[in-house]
Amino acid sequence: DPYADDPIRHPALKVNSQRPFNAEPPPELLTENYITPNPIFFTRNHLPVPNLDPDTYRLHVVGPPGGQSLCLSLDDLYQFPKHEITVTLQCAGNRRSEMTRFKEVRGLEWSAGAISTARWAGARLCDVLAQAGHQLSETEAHVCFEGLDSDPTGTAYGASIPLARAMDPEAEVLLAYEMNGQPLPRDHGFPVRVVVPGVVGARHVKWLGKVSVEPEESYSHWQRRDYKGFSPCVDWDTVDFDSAPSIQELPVQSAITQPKDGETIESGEVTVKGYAWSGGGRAVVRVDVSLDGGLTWQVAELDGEEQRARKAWAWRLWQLQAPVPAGKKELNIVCKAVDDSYNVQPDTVAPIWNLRGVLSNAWHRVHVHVAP
Ligand code: MTE
Ligand code: MO
Repeated sequence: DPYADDPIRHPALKVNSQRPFNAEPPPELLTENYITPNPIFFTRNHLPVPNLDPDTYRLHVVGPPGGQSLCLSLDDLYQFPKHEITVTLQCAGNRRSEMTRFKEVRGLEWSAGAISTARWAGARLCDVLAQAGHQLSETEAHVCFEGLDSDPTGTAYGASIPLARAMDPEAEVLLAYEMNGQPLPRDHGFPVRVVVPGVVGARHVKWLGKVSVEPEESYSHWQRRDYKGFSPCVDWDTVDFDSAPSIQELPVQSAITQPKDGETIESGEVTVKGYAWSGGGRAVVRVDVSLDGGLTWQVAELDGEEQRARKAWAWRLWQLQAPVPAGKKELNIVCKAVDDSYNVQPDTVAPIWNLRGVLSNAWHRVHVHVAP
């Protein structure tokens, strides 16, 4: 069993698949803290978790022609300036189960918990690439990452990002060796993973073994044959994966974590809580909440750290306290966020449904009963 050596996990996690391990925190724990505690940070593994020895670990960085390839130990990585940032990581499949309910899709049944936030620390990728002699002159190039996890045929997990993002110090792409002040937990990439702020989780390659600059995107299955969006009219017989760009920056997202769907709430006052985030460093400027399915709206209060302009890498938590409208036996609670490009979430799943169930960011809806 290639999974026999996987780590022990926190019992509160809702498991979507045991082998490979995929799990999300329950909603009430997800937004209890602005920073997600490591043991309940969502986990998305495609393969068995490698068990790497920090003393013999090496990161291979391929240099350009005429440059210098690097073979870095953990101690070597610690010599680069240490950079620490708060970043929210979201899987492209977050909230897929809502798409499935509309029409069947292929993929893990994530609820709204395939998203979490941590303080990440490590070396900046741009510093490491510069040391190997890379420059931004290779304008159309991509930085390819390979994990040290692999399938029985020896194929490793891989993904890539544009070189322009990797070389931009303002983009703050990290080779992270710390998560919330601790060495990375095994499930989250021990000893080193990539953190690409504002970009889909799939590019944050864990158990990083190799970095190279290539003229083309990674040839990995997960870069080319997965993690792409399509029209609702495309099905598995007609899909042409080469016709769509790989997902990089994610669209604006928000979800309700309290109350829970199907719950019975007290009459009087209701507290609605949730999270909101957008890709590409776009800040959340507003979260609107409706108690009547979207007919009337109220503006939620934003909590958590203030976001930096163009570098809003981490989510906002939000809440709304409101009187329960008199005489109501049930409420249809809805939330939607607005980012600083005034991007909004679509009201329903129908126009964004896609066969792989990615990019699921319709208004989030929770139906509750009101105690008599
Ligand atoms: N890196 C490797 N090596 N193997 C993987 O399976 N999964 C990716 C990414 N990096 C993956 C990986 C996907 S799809 C996501 S959403 C994130 O890791 C999840 O990171 P987490 O498990 O730390 O939450
Ligand atoms: Mo993912």
